Amino acid sequence: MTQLSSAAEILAACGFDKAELAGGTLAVTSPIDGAEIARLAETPVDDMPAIIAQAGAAFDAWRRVPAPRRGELIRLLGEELRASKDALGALVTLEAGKIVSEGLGEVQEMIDICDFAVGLSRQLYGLTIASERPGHVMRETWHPMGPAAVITAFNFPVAVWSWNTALALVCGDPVIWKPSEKAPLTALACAKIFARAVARFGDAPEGLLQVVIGGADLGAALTASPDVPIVSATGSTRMGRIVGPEVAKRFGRTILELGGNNAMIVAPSADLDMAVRAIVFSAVGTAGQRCTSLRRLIVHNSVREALVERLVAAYATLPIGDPRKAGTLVGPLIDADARDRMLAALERARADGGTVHGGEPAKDAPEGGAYVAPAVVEMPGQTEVVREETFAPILYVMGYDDLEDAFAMQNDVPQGLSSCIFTLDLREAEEFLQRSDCGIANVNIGPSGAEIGGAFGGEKETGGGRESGSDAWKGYMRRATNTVNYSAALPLAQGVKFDV
Ligand code: UN1
Repeated sequence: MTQLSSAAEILAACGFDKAELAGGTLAVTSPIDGAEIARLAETPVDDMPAIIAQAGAAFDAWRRVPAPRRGELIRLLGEELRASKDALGALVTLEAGKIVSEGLGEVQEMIDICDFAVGLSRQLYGLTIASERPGHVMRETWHPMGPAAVITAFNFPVAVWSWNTALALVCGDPVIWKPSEKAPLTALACAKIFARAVARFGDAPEGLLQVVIGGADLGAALTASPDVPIVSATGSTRMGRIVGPEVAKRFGRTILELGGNNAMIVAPSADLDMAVRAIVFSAVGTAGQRCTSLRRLIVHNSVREALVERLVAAYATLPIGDPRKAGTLVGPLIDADARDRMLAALERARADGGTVHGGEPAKDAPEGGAYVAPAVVEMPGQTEVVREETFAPILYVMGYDDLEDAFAMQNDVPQGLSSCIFTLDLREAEEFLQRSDCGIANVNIGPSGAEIGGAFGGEKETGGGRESGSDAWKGYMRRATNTVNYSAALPLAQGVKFDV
């Protein structure tokens, strides 16, 4: 990898010039050390009507471009992302605080979804359906919908945009992207990469991708507009509770990917060596700031003590600190508020009778960042604080004796994103897959780190949306049922007679 160390080097490698990084009102700081890295101009909310109109005009042209040709733009985007992988990955590290391999992994996830979407651009299949009437055929066809608003969070600042955008664009929908105010630079860097793909493509309409920088008022303009038929939003359940009803009021479509409170059940037969590795990656990776992070461990009482002991020992050796440094596994939380919320949750867990291992501010970490030691918390039961999603590396541990109780506990939270079981018992594994109420249910791997090929999302307070692989593309298109009569008669369905 090219060695990009200073913020200035990374920003230059991402194509920023000094002028666009200064003079604005939105201060961007790095969670690594709290240093300010840019002051960006914000999009005036008064510009939103023109931005939405521009997306509408782009839609008029783009919908007419054959889908495989639209796929060519995404193929070029994938090539540009490959060329920019080191620079963009380094910027993810700088702006979101991810360790180097996770920053690069996020860009790889973008490349993967581009490849997927290119193939998809030739596979936007509908059905043919047998008609009950002679001389008639029925089919289902899929059509572009119109501009899609994509609202993303700081924790996957670029991959989640690419899941949505690669699909939306091959489906014929232009994108208006409102990134998190905590990660606007990565969004602007993606816009530059996208512009290079557009330039190579040649004849794409203006405004296929527009990035708006700023706060909730921009999001409100997008959710309120009937000219934005799709709103795909990733973030907190609190945000989803605002976006969902707003869009529903105008009968728009939402794709919501909100909170998770993901559990692992560890059965007596589990391969504990593997379980420990899976637990540590999924609970501690990205400093516990994935939607899919492991937050609850439901362990059979016969192995609970031994497992907790191994986890506490593994946590004690975790390299915490500057995410740019080789060997670091735990970088900073996004900001001091996130750390305060973590410490407050640990206090509540203690008050509920929990025993906390770790969880203290980390020593020997860079000044100015919110570095904490990940925590393992033995809980007497699944109390209120456990049922909430705290976006930090806290792993609550509960015991079980009867697998039925473990299934009930795993489902007994408001969120329904991801879940898993470690067991070597086929009956337990298959039964778990039937019983988990989550959008993602795994066996002998952790709840996080999904590949792009599957549909990603979950139920209940997670919002019900699906993004990324499988047939998630259908969320970006509208379906029409077509009946064609090629006979010389006009029979009615259901045997109805209506002769005039
Ligand atoms: C998120 O946390 O918003 O499955 C997305 C995973 C990643 C995506 C997480 N592929 O953990």
